[in-house]
Amino acid sequence: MSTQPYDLVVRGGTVATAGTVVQADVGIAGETIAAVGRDLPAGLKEIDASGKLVLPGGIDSHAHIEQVSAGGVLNADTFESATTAAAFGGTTTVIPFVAQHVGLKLDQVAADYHALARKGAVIDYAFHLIVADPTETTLKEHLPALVRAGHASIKVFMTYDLLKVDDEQLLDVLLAARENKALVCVHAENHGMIAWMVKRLLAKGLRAPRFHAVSHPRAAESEAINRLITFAAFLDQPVMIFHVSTAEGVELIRRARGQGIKVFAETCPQYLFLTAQDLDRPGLEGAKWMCSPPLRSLADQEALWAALADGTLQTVSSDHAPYRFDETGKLSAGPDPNFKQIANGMPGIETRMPLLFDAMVSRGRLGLERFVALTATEPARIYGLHPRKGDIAVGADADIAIWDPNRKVVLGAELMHDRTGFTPYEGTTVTGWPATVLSRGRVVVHDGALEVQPGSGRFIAREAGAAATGRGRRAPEFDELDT
Ligand code: DUC
Ligand code: ZN
Ligand code: ZN
Repeated sequence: MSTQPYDLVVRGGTVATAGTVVQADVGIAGETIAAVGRDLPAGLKEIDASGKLVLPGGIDSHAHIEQVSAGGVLNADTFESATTAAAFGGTTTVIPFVAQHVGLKLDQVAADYHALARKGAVIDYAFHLIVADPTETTLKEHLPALVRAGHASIKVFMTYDLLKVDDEQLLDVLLAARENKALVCVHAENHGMIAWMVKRLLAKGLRAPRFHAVSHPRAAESEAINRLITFAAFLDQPVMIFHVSTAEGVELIRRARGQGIKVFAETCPQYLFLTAQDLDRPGLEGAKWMCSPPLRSLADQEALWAALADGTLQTVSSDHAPYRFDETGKLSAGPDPNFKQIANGMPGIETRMPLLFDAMVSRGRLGLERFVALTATEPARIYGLHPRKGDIAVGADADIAIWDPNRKVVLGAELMHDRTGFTPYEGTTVTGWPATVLSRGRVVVHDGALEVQPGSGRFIAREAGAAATGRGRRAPEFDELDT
């Protein structure tokens, strides 16, 4: 055992991981956790965590940062503002996107996003690769090199005119992921059903934000999830289904997992805490609650909670997609847009952990260990960040959120550190708030102040882990093709 004192000791708190809750001190040497135990010797610095919960920093595995939307609108956040907001909400690692649009070179797009993150990020980050243009060059040259360089997950859209891949392209991407060992994350909604509904709604003059929800039928989600699962099983390529919103979607995933197909899935706080009724407000106000898939019903919320309880859903990400309620964001098409002309997405990078803490820990729904699992450990495992991230264990990065479980906070735009200018949770009171947040042993946030410089976050190169490895059973036709 080293005789050097720890650089920092977080003393006297209740340490919780996905598997245990114990009274312990955490000793930190440099950037990593060196000891977890009782009565550790004094550190060069000490943080008194008595009465507090010492938890792994959150991992937000789906957040759009400094990204151009499907409709060509640049979102409101920079890496500096979004990662600052994340840190204030108890998150210490984010996975945003390298967002290719059709015609763009994926390697150049990656270089551009890396430059933005290097300049601004205050916490650590990885990247998913959005593939919108699966050309030979993208799939055979750029993608393999980028996966080798530590981008072990790809995202594709099954809808959106400018981003979607068709069935053949989706199969191409799944196969490329299989050959290069990467997980494929998917926005699964049926494009034709949405386009068909949009056309008819607008033809009838039904243009208010609430018709956004009507234009994305629930069956559009289940059809696409079913098709995606079929493709994934055909090629034996694991997939992650992003932002699941419906009970029917959950049921398809549950059944597929029961059959041993490697399907992972997430939901987001907005689908657990908000409903389609939130869109039904005077004028354009409902635009603030527009996201895709849209908000659904209380019954869907219950189905999602049940799926979080039984493991059908493994993670809860924010899907932070910040568009201001002005001409730079939601109203970029002018002052009187129809629902189709309004950017989809809402902020949530800072409220994700507090909303879930309040529901799961303070109100007791699923409990503390499950909170840690869903917000940190499971995303770390699935995306190849564990054991470095998402845990409090010797050798892990000292990414720690020290929560005051009794602090009551009223959520509101004034409190937030992102640049959206509103929160869909305005006026909601939560119990429990991260008082101090550490990233690789550095105090990032303490007592309401940011204590690090932009650009101090680091890129975390990831290899795909077990989650992205097939189970060795694929369709016989594909077997024959591949011999
Ligand atoms: N899908 C996302 O994943 N994020 C924002 C908008 C969307 O459609
Ligand atoms: Zn999506
Ligand atoms: Zn998203």
